[in-house]
Amino acid sequence: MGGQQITPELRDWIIAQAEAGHSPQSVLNAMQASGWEEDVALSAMEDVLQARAQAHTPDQQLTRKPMPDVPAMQASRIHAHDREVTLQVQIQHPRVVVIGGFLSAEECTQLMALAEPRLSRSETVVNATGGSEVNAARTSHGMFFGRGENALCARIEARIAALLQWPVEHGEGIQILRYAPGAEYRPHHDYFDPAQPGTPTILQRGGQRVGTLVMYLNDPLEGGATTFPDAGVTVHPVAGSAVFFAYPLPTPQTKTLHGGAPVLKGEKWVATKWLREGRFI
Ligand code: PD2
Ligand code: ZN
Repeated sequence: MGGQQITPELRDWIIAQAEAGHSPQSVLNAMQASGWEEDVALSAMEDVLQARAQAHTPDQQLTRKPMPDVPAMQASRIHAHDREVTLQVQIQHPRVVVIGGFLSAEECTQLMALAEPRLSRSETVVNATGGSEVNAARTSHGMFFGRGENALCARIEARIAALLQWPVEHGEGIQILRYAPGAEYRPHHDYFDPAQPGTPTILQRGGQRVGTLVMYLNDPLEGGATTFPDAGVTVHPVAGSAVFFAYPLPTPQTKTLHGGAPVLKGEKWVATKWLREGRFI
């Protein structure tokens, strides 16, 4: 963090800005314009969210709001519910974790087989209205399982909850995507843009998205990596492995812009789990 400290004065100033109705984004912009490093500014903003939540108990110590994440430990293997998985790469900002062996080969095959008859052209949420529509930026086919819809989904959801220390009830149903050659998912953020008029409606079902787990179900022959352009990170799809990333605030400063690069040869199948801050109903 280059030595910049979150002083009590800075914290008070941020709280004052938030209470005056300024958006997190505009406060972050103001901080950066006055020389604060992006990471320090974002970290302070996360504390402010918690301060607001605790406004009725001001004597309590400020703590960060909880976020989904893998347990903080040095071990490269973690027991998650019913399976041992491996931690392969961890990045702090943006928070990105690459996990090996998250799904077995049979689970990958079963998810694809169950999803295939239900696939249709993927739609994206229209933030302006809260509805969804077909979009040229997302040329895959997809479907959603209901949460706990079958024993396989329930088991994988319990594994995700154990690995990311986040309740099953805070997760959306698993989404399956199939990309044909040439198909892609252009870079986007998974949180809902607070500036869009449709966002309050979307947030009624469990609040913001705060984390994403993309699980790879097969090995595309060429292309199809998940890219994080603002972080210079590329995750190559390998059947059974997964990439997790988290975004404590709905702002591009989280550097969680990400996309699915065009598939060049073969198909690419993924399962995505989006995690909400509250119970998703
Ligand atoms: O399939 C991917 O690599 C990918 C990329 C970006 C999936 C998602 N986003 C997603 O499902 O949100
Ligand atoms: Zn995404």
